[in-house]
Amino acid sequence: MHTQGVRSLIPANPPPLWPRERFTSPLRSEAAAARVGRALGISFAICFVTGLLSHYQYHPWSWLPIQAAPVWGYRLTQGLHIAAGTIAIPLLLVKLWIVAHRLWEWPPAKGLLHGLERASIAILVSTSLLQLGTGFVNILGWYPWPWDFVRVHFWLSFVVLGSLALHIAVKLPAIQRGLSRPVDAPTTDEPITQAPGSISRRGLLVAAAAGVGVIGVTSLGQSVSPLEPIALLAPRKPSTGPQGVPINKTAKQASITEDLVGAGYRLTVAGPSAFELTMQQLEALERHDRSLPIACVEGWSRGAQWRGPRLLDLVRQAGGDENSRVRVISLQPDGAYRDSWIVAPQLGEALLATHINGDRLNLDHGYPLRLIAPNRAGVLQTKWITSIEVDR
Ligand SMILES: Nc1nc2c(c(=O)[nH]1)N[C@H]1C(S)=C(S)[C@@H](COP(=O)(O)O)O[C@H]1N2
Ligand SMILES: [Mo]
Repeated sequence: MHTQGVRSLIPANPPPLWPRERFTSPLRSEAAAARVGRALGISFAICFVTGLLSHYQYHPWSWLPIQAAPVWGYRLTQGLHIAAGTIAIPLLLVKLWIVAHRLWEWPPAKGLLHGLERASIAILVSTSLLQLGTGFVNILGWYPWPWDFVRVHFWLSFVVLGSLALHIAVKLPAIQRGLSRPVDAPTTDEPITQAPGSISRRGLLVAAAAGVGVIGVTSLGQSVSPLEPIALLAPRKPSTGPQGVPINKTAKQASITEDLVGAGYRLTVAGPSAFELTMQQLEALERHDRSLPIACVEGWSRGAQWRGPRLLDLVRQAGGDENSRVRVISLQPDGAYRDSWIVAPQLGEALLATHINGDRLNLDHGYPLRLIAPNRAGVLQTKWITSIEVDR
């Protein structure tokens, strides 16, 4: 009685906009869906793992601090994160096109289990589109939504992963069938034959792979220097910027004026034996050289030569040691990245850079003093440092 009442609410025929007969292409096969799905699954897995690693840069556990080696660790993992996320966009669009006829199946649920399965697909599709779409516009520096990107991106990734795991589990037989079957083999359960002169299934996969390859190659240049000349899609060119390195936030955007770094500038070091340095005293400190990359969470990265006093030398002078918890604070009045924490082993390897690639730091790169440490997210390489707190 009751079920009948519900059934009568759902029209027996498909909605007129998407009749099943519109999806006649033989390209919409299990074999193609499984292959594109596999590539998509791999790129999602890379995004998830590298995303967790990136998140860990912001919130490390005290008993498992971020390592200082390899120095290019974050450069690699975050470069991979952005590259995998970028190529997942065309892959997802191709996948959705291949299975579109199933998405509009009518009635939407044939029973409880089927209904749950379809609900999980609805969640997977909508959260994947949201995750990839907002991630992509975020690296373009355009983010028109009021919610906090990092938190939403983080929590959404678990929803995507969970619904993906469910989807793979439910579809395992179809995936195995699809992968074991040659792409172009005719199938009985997909009885549509290829129209003369149209693209083959293999052709579709080759075209999709070529498209993904072109997108990959033209965006990877933002972290892989040899590819930079063809990095047409990269939001930033690694060597375009003052002193050969891009600028993430300019001094002006951070409200840093020449006045703030003029004669009145002081570096204060708070700790058991606190002290203060004028610009002149800073100049007299022993300087060290290191070759380290800046690797932005947005995917671009660039190696550079840095010179400046060792952070640990100042920490020791203030009564701390290599096991201190140290906070560096910027002249920047507000903003999420105006300060950062640094602990061992990165602390022992960090410089307070005064020079980049042989020149005095440009104001936009953090003059007079900026943090630079190995295997560290760009957002934590604090610029315009004015005070250091040593927490013993
Ligand atoms: N004080 C301060 N330091 C900062 C930032 C900031 O917004 N404020 N941005 C960070 C980010 S996101 C990156 S990627 C690096 C980039 O350094 P660069 O602009 O010198 O290339 O600086 C970091 N240091
Ligand atoms: Mo960044």
